[in-house]
Amino acid sequence: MGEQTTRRLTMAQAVVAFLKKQYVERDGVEQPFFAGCFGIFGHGNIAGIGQALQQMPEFRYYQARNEQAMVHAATAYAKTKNRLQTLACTSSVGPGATNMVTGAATATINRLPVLLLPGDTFARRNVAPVLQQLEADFTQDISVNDCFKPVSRYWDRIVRPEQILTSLPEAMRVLTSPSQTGAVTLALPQDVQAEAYPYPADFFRKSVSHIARNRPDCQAVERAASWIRQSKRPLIVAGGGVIYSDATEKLRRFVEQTGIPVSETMAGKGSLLYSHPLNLGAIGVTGTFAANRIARDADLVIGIGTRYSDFTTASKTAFQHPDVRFININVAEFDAAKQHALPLVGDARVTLEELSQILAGYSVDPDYRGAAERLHYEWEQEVDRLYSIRNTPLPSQGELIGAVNELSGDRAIMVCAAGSLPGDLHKLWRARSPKNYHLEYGYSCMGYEIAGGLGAKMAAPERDVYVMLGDGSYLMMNSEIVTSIQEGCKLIIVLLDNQGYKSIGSLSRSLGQEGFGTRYVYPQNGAWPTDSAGAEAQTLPVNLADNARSLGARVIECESYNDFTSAIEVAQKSDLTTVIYIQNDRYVSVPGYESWWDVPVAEVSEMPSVQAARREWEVMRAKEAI
Ligand SMILES: Cc1ncc(C[n+]2csc(CCOP(=O)(O)OP(=O)(O)O)c2C)c(N)n1
Ligand SMILES: [Mg+2]
Repeated sequence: MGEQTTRRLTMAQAVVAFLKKQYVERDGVEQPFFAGCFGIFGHGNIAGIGQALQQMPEFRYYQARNEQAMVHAATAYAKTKNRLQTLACTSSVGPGATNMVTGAATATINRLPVLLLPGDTFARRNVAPVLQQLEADFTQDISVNDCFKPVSRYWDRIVRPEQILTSLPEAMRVLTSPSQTGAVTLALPQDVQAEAYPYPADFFRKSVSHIARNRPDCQAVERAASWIRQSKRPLIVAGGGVIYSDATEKLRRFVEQTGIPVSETMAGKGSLLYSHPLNLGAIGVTGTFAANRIARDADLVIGIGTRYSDFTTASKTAFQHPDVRFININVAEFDAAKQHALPLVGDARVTLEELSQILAGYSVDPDYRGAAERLHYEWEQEVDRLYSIRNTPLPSQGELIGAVNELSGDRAIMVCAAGSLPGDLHKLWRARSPKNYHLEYGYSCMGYEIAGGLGAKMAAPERDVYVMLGDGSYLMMNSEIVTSIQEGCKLIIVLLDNQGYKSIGSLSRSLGQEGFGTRYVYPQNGAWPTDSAGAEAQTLPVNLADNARSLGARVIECESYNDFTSAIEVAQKSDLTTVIYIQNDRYVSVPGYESWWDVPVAEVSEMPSVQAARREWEVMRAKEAI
């Protein structure tokens, strides 16, 4: 080996210099993998990664208000970019680092890539305990960053500067792997970040990760095709993988060729245009009667890019045909094997292509196709009905969703994550393009919404981004309104105030618990007023509209449906992040449609309502598949 040229850089400088040169390529399109780095500085990263980012301004630094929020923003960015681009996130040691743990879990559970660079306490140890250091009396080889291990797909602590030579390539392998991706955490001790090392110059050359479209085993594809031919009532469950793989067009052709109807998961909504006659809409707990009825009697379920959460399977009660079989197309062997399926481990797009070829000439029975199409049209009428309710004095959530849907453009991105909105949106939102519906429902993390909206807007500045959230989520984390203004990333934030948790309130009532702990009210005589206290409970003197105004947003307060629609029009024309504030009814709900969610009810209770709920639960529990 000849003599290698080297570059003497600090470890932190080397990390940034390396990240800057990482590219990905899929289908002949090449792009940088990192759009920059979010960061909040403290003593644990200011002189390391902070100094490096200052020295290399071409790797763009973004300030954030909260470390959890910046990870959410990076995650939403990656989701919007179909996982082909993301951001790094740097934090200090201690609380800055652990604030990112929730973000890491959100990214990993949703299978979205983010690179986390928390600072860590000194590798050289002599001045320990440093500020914010966790001490243990049984080892010195521990820090709060060990909390990232279960929520990261790859985790490492860099205690010598040369370790990044092997760690960063591993980080890239995992981040860019469609089957492995999630949060990657490299804990960077504060002292090592600032330490210099003669790195081989080659390490900083442009590097392109080619994203493979792996094909499944040929025999498995043949077997799958024969199962499809034998099936009388097949159903597709389209998950997020359809969208990430950019397989939506292939799916449409496959569906038109075969006549197999499609249901969509939370992450998969948008896989097929809502108006397609074979689109039955949302499946599962938050599903439509169209999808849930077809699912109940399906003899073959073809899962594409889905992880089969309990919301999708209605807690394992969705598929009731005694001989139902599953075929799963998934990049991850782990997901492909779920439901005891015939696994087609491969990319959704190429696998659909192969199946289409083998199934040439095949189509489902016209009666079955006709029945599915009729259900589609009946469901569309139900959406029209819920869109046109004009509830008074406070509007219903369904009509507000309808207004946002009808007034926003086909290419807009609607972002949501938690509360009663996700379920209502899953049923009612009419997805008109694959990126139209951006739900973080793997972790359903309150606080994702505004931060996620920021990330989506950064990824797609040409699109309008609508963030829909409740007062609970807003109070949990509204900080990135400030970042959206700082970065000129205009958001339209629709804030639905129902003074507490409509979602968990209704869940609580269904369990016989009267909404305990879910209203934003003062305690009465030391006890928590439930829903039975009605209007007697005293509400809190909180003004969320003023709160949003104080952060620099334009705020439009609405009282009626008509105010709301004009506010959307005003917000669309504005360049500034706009919060549309409206109160809505805690009790008027979009119903459930022939589905169930397993939330175990107390086996012993002094409350007759809880005892009754328990009896109902036992009946449904018995219907669950293993
Ligand atoms: C961080 C976090 N904490 C708790 C929960 C459990 N949870 C789910 S929905 C919800 C209430 C959401 O309230 P709000 O945003 O006002 O929406 P609403 O239910 O009123 O529609 C809670 C507490 C969660 N999903 N995320
Ligand atoms: Mg609420």
